[in-house]
Amino acid sequence: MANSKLNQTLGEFIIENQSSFKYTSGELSRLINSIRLAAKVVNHEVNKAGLVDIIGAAGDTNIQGEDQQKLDVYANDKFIQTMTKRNIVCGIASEEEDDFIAINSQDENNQNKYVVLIDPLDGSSNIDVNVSVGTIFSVFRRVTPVGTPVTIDDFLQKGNQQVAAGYVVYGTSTMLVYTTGDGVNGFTLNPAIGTFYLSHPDMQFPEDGKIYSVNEGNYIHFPLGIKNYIKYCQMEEGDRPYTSRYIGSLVSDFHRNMIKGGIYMYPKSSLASNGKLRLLYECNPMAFLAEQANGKASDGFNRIMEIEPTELHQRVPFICGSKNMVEKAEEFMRNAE
Ligand code: P6P
Repeated sequence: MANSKLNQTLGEFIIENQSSFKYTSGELSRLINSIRLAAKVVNHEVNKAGLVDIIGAAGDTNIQGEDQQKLDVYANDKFIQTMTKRNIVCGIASEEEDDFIAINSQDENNQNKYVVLIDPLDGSSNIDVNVSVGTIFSVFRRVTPVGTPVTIDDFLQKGNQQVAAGYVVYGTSTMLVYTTGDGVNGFTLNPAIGTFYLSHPDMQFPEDGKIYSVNEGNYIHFPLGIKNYIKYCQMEEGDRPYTSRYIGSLVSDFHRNMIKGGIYMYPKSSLASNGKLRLLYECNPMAFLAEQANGKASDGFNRIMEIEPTELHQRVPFICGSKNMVEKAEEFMRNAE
C-alpha cells in the first residue's frame, strides 16, 4: 500500500476498501465502525483506570454510589451495547458471557448475517498495575438461515471461515489493528479529536525474529519440545541467544512481535492440559491476523485455523509469530514426540 495512504482516517479507509470486500454490503463496514466507537469509549475508561472510582471488583459501589464495574465487565457491556443498538450482528459470544447472546432473535426480519466473538478486555489483571491491555474480536458469517435465531453452530466455526478479525491495544497509544482477509492495517487513535489514523499500513511479521515471549515460570511444567525450544533460544550460537520479552498481555506481546519479529507461546502444561488461551476469541483472531501478516499460528502441531471447535470457551495451546520461529518450535515439538 502506498505510503500516500498514511494518515488516512479509519472511516475513509473503510469506505475506500469496502468494495474490495467480497461480501460488500456495508454491514461489515458498519460492524468495524461500531467496534471503532466502542474502542474509543473503553479507551477513555481504561485511561482513567488509575482513579479510585474505576478500580475494584464488580458488585462494589463507586464514589457516586453507582454499581461498581470492573473494567472487563465495563468493556464487555460497551462492546455488546454498541453492536446491539446498531442492529448490525445477529449474535455475540464473549469471554465474559457463559453462553452466546442472540440479538433480535425473535425478529424474522433480522437480516443481519454476522456473528462476533470477543474478548472485551484481555489481560485485565494488568489494569491495576498500569500495564497495557487489549480487546480481541473475531467475525464470521452465520451458517444458519438468515431471519432465524442464531445457534451454537454459528459460533463453532473453524478459524479459516473468519471474515474479519482484529484487536485494540490500549498501550502508550491506543491502536486498532484488523484484517478482512486482505492484509493487516494498524490505526492509531488521536485522543484529542477521537479519530483513528492509518499509521501502520500492510503490517507484516518479519520471517525471523530474536524475541521469544513465554511465561518461563511454568518451565518445569512444559512439554519436552517446548523446554528444548526455550533452551535453543537461550543458546549462544549464530544470532542467539534471543531476548525474552513477556508482558502478560497477549495483544501487547503479539503487537510488538509483529513489528519487530518474534514468537509468542502459551503451550499446554502439566497444569493446563490445553493451555490457557481460548480458541474462539483469542487464538483464532490472532491466528487470522498472523497469517494475513505473513506469520504463522499453530498449537505446536496443527494450524490453529483448521482446529474444529467443540465448545464456546475451549482452550488450545498457542504458538504464534514469525514464520521461521514458529516452524522451528514445531520442529522441536515433533522431535520430542
Ligand atoms: P500467565 C491474559 O490473562 C492472558 O490471557 C494473555 O493476554 C496473556 O498472554 C496470558 O493470559 C498471561 O497468562 O499465565 O502467563 O499470567
